[in-house]
Amino acid sequence: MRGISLSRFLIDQQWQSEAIPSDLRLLIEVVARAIKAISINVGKGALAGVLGEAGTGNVQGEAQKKLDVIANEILLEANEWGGHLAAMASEEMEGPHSIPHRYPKGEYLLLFDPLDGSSNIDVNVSVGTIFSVLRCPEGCPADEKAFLQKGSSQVCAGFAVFGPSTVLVLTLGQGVHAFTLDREVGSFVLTQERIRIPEETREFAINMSNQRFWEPPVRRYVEELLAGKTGPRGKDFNMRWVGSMVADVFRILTRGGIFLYPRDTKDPGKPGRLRLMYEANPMAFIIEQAGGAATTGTGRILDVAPTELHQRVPVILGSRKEVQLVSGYHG
Ligand code: AFP
Repeated sequence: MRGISLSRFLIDQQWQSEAIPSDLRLLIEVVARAIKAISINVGKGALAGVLGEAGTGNVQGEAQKKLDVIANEILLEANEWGGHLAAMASEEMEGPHSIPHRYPKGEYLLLFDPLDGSSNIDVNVSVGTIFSVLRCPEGCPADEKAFLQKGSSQVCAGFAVFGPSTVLVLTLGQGVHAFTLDREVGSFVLTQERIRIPEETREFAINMSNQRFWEPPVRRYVEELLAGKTGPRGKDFNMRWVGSMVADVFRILTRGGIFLYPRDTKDPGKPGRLRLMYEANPMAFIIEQAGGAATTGTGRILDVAPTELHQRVPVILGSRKEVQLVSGYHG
């Protein structure tokens, strides 16, 4: 289906299924507007002097890129005044960002990774924005505790990939849809409706340089893939690793595959690299809504009870049968 703008799509959904309350619809529109602004900044690259390090670090001790900081500010400013949010949380900020007193407050909580894959910015490879929307528990202050809800409580999740084109992927719990930014008109247009991930695949994504740190189930799984036609899987597999989860997940939504950032022994203090609240949960929600599966290896990502805003988890997601196989190896 072509020519349907994001705004019209959301209004249609609101009338058809009442799945979207009007304040959630407006919230998504504001997030999409912020994503457009981020896309414009990313697209300017060296011309606008936005590449390179910001000279600061985030709460997790990672060096921030200038565009990490710019994208974070764009999302905060765009979403502060709409009246839909109780608070926001971001990879780039230690604690929740309260809505300033001068603005009305709403019932939703917004979490985001403003620029996923930011180490790819300077080499002109796809990056993106990931977001998740939760409901603020009634009668509770919008503090860190309010955010610590299981991924299965998400009311909406999405991500944008700033690649050759800018694509916004969205779920409200009734399937997954993708919208491509029409740069001339300035609006997102529906380009893929009810995306379904093929159950089987011949493609996997993992950072092979971590191989010596993996646990036995992942070692076994990848060894079997690498053995190809003559191994137990009886077919050859291809490998892709962009280093921007948004691009790897978009590929899996488009043509299937499996993505693994498993638990490893590289840093015993970290049970994985990816962050639960604003990377793993929104991606797991999207992948499940597209018919795929998402696990930590030992359990469904969406069932992980969070204990910290910036908690990390192992992530294995994609084509259902492959994910089930790796989970099976974990026992
Ligand atoms: P950055 O946003 O810090 O570049 O991290 C990106 C990311 O969280 C995710 O998008 C990638 O899949 C993963 O890290 C790549 O990690 P490696 O550099 O260890 O392969």
